Amino acid sequence: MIKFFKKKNKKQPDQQPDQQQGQQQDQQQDQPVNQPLDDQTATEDTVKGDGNQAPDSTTEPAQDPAAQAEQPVIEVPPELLAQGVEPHQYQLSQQLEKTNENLGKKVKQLFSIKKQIDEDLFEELETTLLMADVGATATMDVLEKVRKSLKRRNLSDSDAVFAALKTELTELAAAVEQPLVIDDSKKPFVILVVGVNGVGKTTTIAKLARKYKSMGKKVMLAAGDTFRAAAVEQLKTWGEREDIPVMAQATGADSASVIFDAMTSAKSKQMDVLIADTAGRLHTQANLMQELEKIVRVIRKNDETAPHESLIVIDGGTGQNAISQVREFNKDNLLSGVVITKLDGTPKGGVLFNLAAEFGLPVRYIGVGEKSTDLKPYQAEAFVQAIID
Ligand SMILES: Nc1nc2c(ncn2[C@@H]2O[C@H](COP(=O)(O)OP(=O)(O)OP(=O)(O)O)[C@@H](O)[C@H]2O)c(=O)[nH]1
Ligand SMILES: [Mg+2]
Repeated sequence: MIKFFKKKNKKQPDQQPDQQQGQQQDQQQDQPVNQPLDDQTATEDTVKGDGNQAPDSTTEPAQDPAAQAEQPVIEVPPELLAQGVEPHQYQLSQQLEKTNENLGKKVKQLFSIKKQIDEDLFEELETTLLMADVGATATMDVLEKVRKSLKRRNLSDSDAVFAALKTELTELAAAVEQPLVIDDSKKPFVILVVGVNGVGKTTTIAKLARKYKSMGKKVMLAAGDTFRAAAVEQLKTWGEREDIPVMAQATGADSASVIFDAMTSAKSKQMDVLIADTAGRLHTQANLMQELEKIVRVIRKNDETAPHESLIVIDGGTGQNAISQVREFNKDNLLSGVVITKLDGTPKGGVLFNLAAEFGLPVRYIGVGEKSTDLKPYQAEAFVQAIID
């Protein structure tokens, strides 16, 4: 095995915040910390530091410093290295292994058993795609295009079918590859994060904050989930861990005013990015859905161009439910992007195609683990390769 060692961030947690409390206290005894900012508004700026220290500023290049600074140890088998397998791609393939087993490997098995290209084969392909949650619309579209492509080129061998399938899946996946670009003229650039309960909103916020900070941006967080007890503490713990300021009030406070106050504070402190957490909610919870509408209205009172990005977080293992979640949250055309999380733990990563075919909303990032480094900018080609090759 050949090991690729990349610099690990000193503060990188390997566990969840609630598991980190003890360790964190130990660290706080060891490390000098800045005092909390002395903000006399009702909002409490709870976190040490101003989130403005340059991260690992010594050697990292500017391009995608976040990605480069935070790679864990990757072991690439020498035979794969010799074949030119790229370490990042290898790592992604490992992280998406479960979907690969459920999709890529099954498709390959199919071709190894059935050399003859007939209707049966297409039916089996259809079942395989549906089982990986690619969804009916995307499955039909993709297979129809595969048929046409084969017919046009007068091909019928299994290699050609596999190649055509990969091409069509990549095309669909590429249609939603639009990276999130932070508009520096917006100060702060406000990112509102929404979704149903437990999908990974708060964890994704920590991951995003870390990423933008490591790109040299001044980042602040707003603890807009005032509904669930412990939600504020969870975000604060992440903030402390990543040395990023968190604006918070107590549980039960008005979420919209927490975010409004955070925007005002972020503006006065010249923050580049403000990321707002919100409570998990179902469309059936009318009060919480109304609260979300109010949050957006109040944000716009502070800056009529905000939120500059409204991200819905979708648990990759959600299945068909992902469609109704996006539909409900996008009723007022709120959403501008999607983050699909927990792709490391599900064989159903095909949901990305399902969402792409139904909505065409940009997929900004994918979550591939619980650590704050486990967030990847979504790249269609790498994604498809990881789940099908
Ligand atoms: N394996 C894995 N776990 C994840 C990922 N993202 C989040 N999680 C885990 O999912 C669980 C819920 O994450 P949270 O960030 O608290 O989810 P949330 O959407 O903020 O939850 P609520 O605030 O209760 O609605 C935690 O145990 C996270 O560690 C991921 O990409 N992969
Ligand atoms: Mg949360």
